[in-house]
Amino acid sequence: MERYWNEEIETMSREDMKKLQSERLVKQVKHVYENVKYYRDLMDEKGIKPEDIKSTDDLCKLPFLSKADLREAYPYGLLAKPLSECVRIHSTSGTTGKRVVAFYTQNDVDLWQDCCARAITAAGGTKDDICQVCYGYGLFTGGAGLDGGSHKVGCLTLPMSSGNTERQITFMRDLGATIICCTPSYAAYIGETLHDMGLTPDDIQLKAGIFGAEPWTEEMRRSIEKSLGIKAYDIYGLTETSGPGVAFECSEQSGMHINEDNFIPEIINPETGEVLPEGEVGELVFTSITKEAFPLLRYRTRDLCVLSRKKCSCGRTLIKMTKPMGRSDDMMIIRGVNVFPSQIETVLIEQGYSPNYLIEVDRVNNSDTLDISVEMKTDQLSDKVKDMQQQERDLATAIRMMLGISPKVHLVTPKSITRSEGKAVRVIDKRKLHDKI
Ligand code: DLL
Repeated sequence: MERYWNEEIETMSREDMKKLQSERLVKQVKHVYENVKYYRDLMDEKGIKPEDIKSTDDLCKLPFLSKADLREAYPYGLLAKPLSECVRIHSTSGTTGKRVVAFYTQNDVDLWQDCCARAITAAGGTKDDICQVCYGYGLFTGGAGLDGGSHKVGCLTLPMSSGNTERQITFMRDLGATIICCTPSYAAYIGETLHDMGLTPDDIQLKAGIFGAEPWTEEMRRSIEKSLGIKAYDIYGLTETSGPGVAFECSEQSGMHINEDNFIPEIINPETGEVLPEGEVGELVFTSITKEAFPLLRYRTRDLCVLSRKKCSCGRTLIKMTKPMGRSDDMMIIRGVNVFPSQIETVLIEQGYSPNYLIEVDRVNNSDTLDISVEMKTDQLSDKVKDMQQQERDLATAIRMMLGISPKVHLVTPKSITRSEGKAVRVIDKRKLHDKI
C-alpha cells in the first residue's frame, strides 16, 4: 500500500478541494491586489476588483500573466511582501533573455519543501532512504527543492549537485544511495558511465529516481530504468512557481498529480487564451494560491499538456497532468509541419539507438532542412559503409513515418555527442540565428 506525505490533502474529495482552493484564491487575489502595483494596474485595466473573485469559478475573469510580464517587472516589480520578510531567491538560467527572479518567504520555502516531500514519498521514499541529489545547487531550483524535500521526509541526503559523474557513482556505491534525483538526461549519462566502469545495476542500491526539469519520453524512462535498475518517476515544476514539486508521479507512473492545494491548473488554447475542457491539449496555466512573496495569478507556463481527473490506483484525488509534450516555444515548424523533439526521441529509442542526439534545423534556398545526428551504440557500428548508409536510410524512414517530413540522419560514433549534466540541449535552430541578424 502506497504511503502519502499528507493523506488528508492528497486524497481530499473534489468538493472539499474546491472549497479550499476557493478560500485561498479569494485571499490571494486580495493580497496581490493590495500589495503589487503591477497586478493592480492589470486588474484595473480589465475592470476587475478583488470582490469579483468569489470562488475558483471566477478564475477566468483574471488577466493572464506571461514571462514577458515577469521580465518587465524584473527584479522587484512583482514582489508581494517586504524584502525584510523574504529569505531567499532562485532564478532561471536566462538563456533566452533576462533572468526571472523568484522570491520566497520562510513559509514559501516550507510549502515548497512539502511539495517535494510528497514527490519523494510517492516514489517510495521514507526516512530509511539515502537520497542522492544531483540536480544543480545554486540559483537553479532543482538542488534546493529536492534537498529540502529529502530533509523533510528524513532521508539521509547526499547534496552532490551535478557533475563529476564517476565520483557520483563511487559515492552512490560507498554510501548505498537508494534514491537519485537529477535530470533524465543526466540519469541516462550516469547509467552509461556505470556501464563503462564495468558495473551493473546489481552493484548499486538504487531503487527509485525522481527526474524532471526537461521533457523526456516513455522510451527514455524505460531505458533509464533498465540501465540503473530502478523505477523512474517524473517531477515537474518551474522557477516561477517555486521550482520542482508542482506536480509529481505516483506508483501508477501515468502522469503527475498536481499539488492543487497550492496551484490551480487550467489548460488554455495558446492562440486565443480560451479555457479548454479537461482532456484537451493546450497550454498549462497556474495560479499559486499559497505563495506569499511571489504569487502568480494565471501564469502562462508555455508547457503543453493534458489534464485528467481519471481515478488513480494510488488513491490520490489530485488532478493529473500528462508529461509536458513540449513547450509552445519549443515546437519547431519545419516545412509547415509541427515538430517536437520528443517525437524524434521516441523513434530513436524505439529503433534501438541511444538517447544521445542533436537536431539541427536550417533554411537553405528558402527551404527548411532537418539534420539529426544520432549516436550509435558500440554494437551498431559496422565496417561497411554500405551497411551504415542503409541504417541511416532506415532510421530516416522511421522518423518520416512519425513526422511526415524527411530528415537527413547522420549516425555518429559512440560518445561523440556532448553529454549533459543538467538540462540537455538537443536542438540548434539556425533559422532563428539568421532571423536575428
Ligand atoms: O526546471 C524546476 C525543476 C527542477 C523541475 C527539478 C523538476 C525537477 P525551470 O528551470 O524554471 O525550473 O524550468 C521550467 O522546465 O516550464 C518545463 O518546460 C520544463 N520542465 C520542468 N519539469 C519538467 C518535466 C525547473 N518533468 C521548465 N517534464 C518548465 C518536462 C519539464 N518538462
